[in-house]
Amino acid sequence: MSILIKNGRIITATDDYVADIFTEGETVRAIGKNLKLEAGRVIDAAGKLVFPGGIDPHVHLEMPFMGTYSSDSYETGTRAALFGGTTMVIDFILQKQGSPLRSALEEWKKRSNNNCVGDYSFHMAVTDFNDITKKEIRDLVENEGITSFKTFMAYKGALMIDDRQMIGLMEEVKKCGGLINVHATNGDMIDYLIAKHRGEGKLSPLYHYLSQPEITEAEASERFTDMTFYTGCPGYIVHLTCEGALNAVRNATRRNQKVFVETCIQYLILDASLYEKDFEGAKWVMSPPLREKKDQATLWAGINQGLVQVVATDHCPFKWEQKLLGKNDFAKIPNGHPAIENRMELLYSEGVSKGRITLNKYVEVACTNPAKIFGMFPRKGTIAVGSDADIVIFDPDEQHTLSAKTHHMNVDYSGYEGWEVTGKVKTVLLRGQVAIDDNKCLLKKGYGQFIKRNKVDNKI
Ligand code: DUC
Ligand code: ZN
Ligand code: ZN
Repeated sequence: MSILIKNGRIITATDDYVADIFTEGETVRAIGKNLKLEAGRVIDAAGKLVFPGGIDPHVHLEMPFMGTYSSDSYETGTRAALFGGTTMVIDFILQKQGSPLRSALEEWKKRSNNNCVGDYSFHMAVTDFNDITKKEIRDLVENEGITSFKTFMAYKGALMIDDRQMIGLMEEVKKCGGLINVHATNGDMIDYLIAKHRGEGKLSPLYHYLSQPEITEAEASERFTDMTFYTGCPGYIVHLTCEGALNAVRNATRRNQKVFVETCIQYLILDASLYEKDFEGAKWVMSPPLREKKDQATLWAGINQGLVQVVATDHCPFKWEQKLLGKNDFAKIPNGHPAIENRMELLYSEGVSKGRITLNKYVEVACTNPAKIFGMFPRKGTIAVGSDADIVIFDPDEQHTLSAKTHHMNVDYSGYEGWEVTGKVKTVLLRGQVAIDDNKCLLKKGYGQFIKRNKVDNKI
């Protein structure tokens, strides 16, 4: 199978030019003006943007969590991602406390193998670091291509590890050439505040927000940053939401330290006023919670300052009947919201179209940096000869409206119902196959491949 994409405006993290792209098999073979090459299919991309497939490095598919499972399967989630221009996701394996990492890996493989439409990888969440777990790290990095290890400083009693375990894990991960991801919020403070609010009979979704104030994230982000400084382990803060937390990372740059920072699309464009809608606020109950308008401004600026390198989603959808598990108690509302399909279009519309970020920055934070940080560049994350032919053809002017009625995620509401968006994904290629065209998915489950990742490059 060969494809010739003609006359598109090609955007990478560094370039912006009009040319043709020739793909053969799974790979980009040639890029140039007026390519005279025979192809099985020719796509006219004149007037369109052509950029690398999006990479969302933070999603939770079919994940056992808070007494239920996130509602997108590997099939529905990766298919919805493709509709939205994301050709690869990185999902999280959760170690069960008291069990080895290997058994969690086998469980996750069972759910995902041969079930994905788009490409995927895993981070390994270490929820119980001990002498047995320690011996498993190198095997994951060298034999499984899993080079990033997630830690939770919150979710006390279920997922959280303490600082002693954190330091031990950092030393081992550094030795093996990996990276530590962290959910950086102060689990003890949050645990206390949840109990306090429940004890006072304050049970609505608003109290989810009030149980995780900015200081809980700022404090943990600083502590994590200090621990990575001490151990020298590469660190990556997932879903950073607020000014206080970003300032902890900014301060660390004064001692020439780099900690990678990911924010998520919702923290850039939604705010905590949504929790005032009584139980409807449960749609946006996620951890950390949405913040204030001033935090949105900080995060957009952080992207342009190079302090925030990645925009992901933390896609963790729950249907309305699942959210109702917490009807009478905010602490029982499954945490998470759906966005895997919306990230690329929302970031373009709110970021590029509204003049907050450049097109190159858009590609950098949504495609290229996730590939570089997580050991997949230049196979993924750019358009170059020899790279996988993961390509999005995008109409920058088409207006449309986001809705649960038209989305492809397996969830019966949208966190963005009625949002007017400028810019639409038209055609998507995944490893040289047309995945999305004319609002249809042309790939079957099982096409999506597990991508083994390389050791981590701390200098992007
Ligand atoms: N936060 C969420 O909102 N959902 C899944 C896990 C997390 O940390
Ligand atoms: Zn988290
Ligand atoms: Zn998450």
